Amino acid sequence: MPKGIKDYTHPAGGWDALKAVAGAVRDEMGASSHTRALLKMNQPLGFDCPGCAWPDPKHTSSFEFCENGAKAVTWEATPKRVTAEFFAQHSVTELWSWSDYALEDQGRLTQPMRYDASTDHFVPISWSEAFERAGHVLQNLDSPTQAEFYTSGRTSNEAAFLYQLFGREFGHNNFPDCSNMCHESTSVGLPKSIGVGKGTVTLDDFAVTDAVFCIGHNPGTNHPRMLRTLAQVRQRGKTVVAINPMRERGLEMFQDPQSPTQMLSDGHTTIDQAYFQVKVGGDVALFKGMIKALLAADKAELANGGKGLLDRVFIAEHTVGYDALKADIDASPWEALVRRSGLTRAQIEAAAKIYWEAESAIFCYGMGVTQHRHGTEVIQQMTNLLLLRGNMGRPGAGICPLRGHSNVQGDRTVGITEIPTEAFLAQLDKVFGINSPRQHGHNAVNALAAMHKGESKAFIGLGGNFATAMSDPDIAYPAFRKLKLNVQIVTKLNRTCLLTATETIILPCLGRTELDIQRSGRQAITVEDSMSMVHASAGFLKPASTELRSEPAIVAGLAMATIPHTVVDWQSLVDDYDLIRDKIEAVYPDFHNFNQRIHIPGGFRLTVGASERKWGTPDGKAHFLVMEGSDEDDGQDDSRFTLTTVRSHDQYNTTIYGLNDRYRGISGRRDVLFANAQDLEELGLTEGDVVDVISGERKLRGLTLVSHAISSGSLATYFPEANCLVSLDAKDHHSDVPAYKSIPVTLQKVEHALS
Ligand SMILES: Nc1nc2c(c(=O)[nH]1)N[C@H]1C(S)=C(S)[C@@H](COP(=O)(O)OP(=O)(O)OC[C@H]3O[C@@H](n4cnc5c(=O)[nH]c(N)nc54)[C@H](O)[C@@H]3O)O[C@H]1N2
Ligand SMILES: Nc1nc2c(c(=O)[nH]1)N[C@H]1C(S)=C(S)[C@@H](COP(=O)(O)OP(=O)(O)OC[C@H]3O[C@@H](n4cnc5c(=O)[nH]c(N)nc54)[C@H](O)[C@@H]3O)O[C@H]1N2
Ligand SMILES: [Mo]
Repeated sequence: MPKGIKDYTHPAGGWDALKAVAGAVRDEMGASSHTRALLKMNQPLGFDCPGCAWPDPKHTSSFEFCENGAKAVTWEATPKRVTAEFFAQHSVTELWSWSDYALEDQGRLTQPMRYDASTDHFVPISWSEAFERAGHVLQNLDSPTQAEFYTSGRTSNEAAFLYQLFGREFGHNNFPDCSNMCHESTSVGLPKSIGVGKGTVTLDDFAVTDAVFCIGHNPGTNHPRMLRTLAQVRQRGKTVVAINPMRERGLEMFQDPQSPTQMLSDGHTTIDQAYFQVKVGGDVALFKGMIKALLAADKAELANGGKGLLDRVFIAEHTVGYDALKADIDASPWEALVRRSGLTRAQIEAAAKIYWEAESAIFCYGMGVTQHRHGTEVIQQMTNLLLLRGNMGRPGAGICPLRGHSNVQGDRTVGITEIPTEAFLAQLDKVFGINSPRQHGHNAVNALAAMHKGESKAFIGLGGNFATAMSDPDIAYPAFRKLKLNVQIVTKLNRTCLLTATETIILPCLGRTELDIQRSGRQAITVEDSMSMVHASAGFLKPASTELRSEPAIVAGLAMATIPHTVVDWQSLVDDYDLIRDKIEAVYPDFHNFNQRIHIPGGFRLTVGASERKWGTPDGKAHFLVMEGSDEDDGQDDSRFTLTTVRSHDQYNTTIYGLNDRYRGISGRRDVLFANAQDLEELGLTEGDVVDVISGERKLRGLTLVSHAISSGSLATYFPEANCLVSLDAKDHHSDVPAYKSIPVTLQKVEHALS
């Protein structure tokens, strides 16, 4: 076998996970007192895990952390530091040649820096000079709409709320957000179906459901705490089904590191009862096929004198659009559904049977669903299937988008959106006495396109690594270099910081784990998890540097420097975050008694109408929605492959913690391409061969083939490396989420290469 490629035979979790935690603590945190950080995560007085948005049962367990949560914390709480001396030693040209891993591995940023073009180095500046310089550029734009204010989803509700206020008082709605690359298909698709763009279930539903479908997500790596929930479903004798082109270990078996019985006896829980390896991009066809099978079985049962398989009372009382859906499904031939899904008709029918035999079902899904040209429509077809059996708004039933960043959902809730409603803007204006602009702004794709065309001239990143996370670096990198201003509010150095504009400023901020002291004392922030639970988070570690400022303080500093006659009392809001929460409550009545309710253990749940069968659609009904055809690839030549991009086990989006992907058997490298064994044989290729991956004019060079349990016609590799293959135009038709997971490609063997 080629170097660093080996089958992994153990269950997910288990001793290997504990070893990895110990390794992360040893490599990053060093000082043992810092390990306390791990024990304080997701507790009433601790901080929210920056890893993922999976909820924590009541925030009471001191051990509700996981391997990858531990990696996220140790990466932030590292003793390594990036100082002014570091920047004096390394020019920006030199740093640009470093890997993403090497850049972040230098440690935490410690003081504000600005780029000095005459020396090609970043040089230290004071906070006040940083704010003045940024404010000067912003004030002198032709129009505030030439600025793009990006948010990444680790940002707290408090910081995000101030940020959108800053943008709107300044005069634009340009709020590109990481969810535009992530779950925007959910935010666009679900409201049309069920009147709300959020998940409808809570952990209590998992405790009583009959069946969980895991569709296009990899919880072993990206939501490891979910594995315990899935194992509990199985231990109750209920069903878990996986729909995924790749066999993912976390969906197959799990050894709970917190179960002494399993750990000592080397036991595990088998997770999946059935695993359907759909073709990449074949989900629309699969769900349409499942609906077709359900309708046929329902008809047969009615003919036999049974009561049928559909929830006809629910459909009559709560929905519209059934006839149109049925007509579309009747007109969809099995042949096309089978071809596009990559599954046999018998497999699709088997998946449907598991579904209708369950009294209640939950559909969980992630990026394997959302990041496609038809992402929004897949979500709507999944919802159709749920609605047909009334699997919405009753115990054990509903839809569960697995959010990405730990507060990406909260940021949207408190106003980070380029398409604000009139009602929200009117209320914001009333509460603050400002005049918010009504013209809609840019999402991520449109922001980058505007920068590329030279229409947008300033970018502020509140967290994240926009240029690396987005598609099309050939557009993104030059677009940044043309800007008048690039401000990055971050904890660690990344590639987007190195894309120097006329004025380039790095503003280092406190992380979740750290003490945040303001004039009124120690502050807590709040976050909202995937299940709409809002709770407080308070760090307690000594900040990485005395010069760091909190995200709310930085946003307020930028706002005051940019809007000289601001009517907002920014300083008071920063002095005491309770006052920010009072304002959030004034703008959003759903946050009533906000400051009191954050003290409830586990937090409080925001209203999700669909959970109570209240549909926030214009006509107050849930909607069956039709998607014509099932052709994910818009008629693309079937002989080509579809490449999907995934996260390794040692990665947090663009943050690369290490070079291993344990559950997929990869160690010490990331330059691999997962392919189906039979496909390789047909092409005359073997594992270990080196290939270039080609998509139109674009090429990703030198990936080593790994024979993997992946559906035929599908390939997978890691992002961000593969983003050079994704054109900015390749995106979901409705939500503009880049189609990172359906890249049409061909392969070209590299002769005489070393693997
Ligand atoms: N440790 C860690 N945790 C994370 C993150 C991280 O990078 N590291 N990122 C966070 C963020 S921002 C997010 S959005 C989430 C992401 O969490 P996931 O959604 O789990 O992320 P991906 O790694 O993109 O995994 C996508 C899964 O979809 C499958 N897939 C690919 N294409 C298709 C398809 O066409 N159909 C179907 N059905 N499946 C497909 C892949 O095989 C893979 O198992 O995790 C969050 N949590
Ligand atoms: N091909 C492909 N591309 C993808 C994806 C994919 O599946 N395939 N997934 C997409 C998805 S789902 C997402 S969400 C995006 C992610 O896009 P982003 O959210 O923009 O990227 P991250 O890699 O999460 O950002 C990492 C940086 O955030 C900063 N940071 C870390 N913690 C904090 C903090 O507490 N505060 C602040 N201010 N900064 C902090 C650090 O400096 C770090 O370098 O990528 C997208 N890109
Ligand atoms: Mo995400």
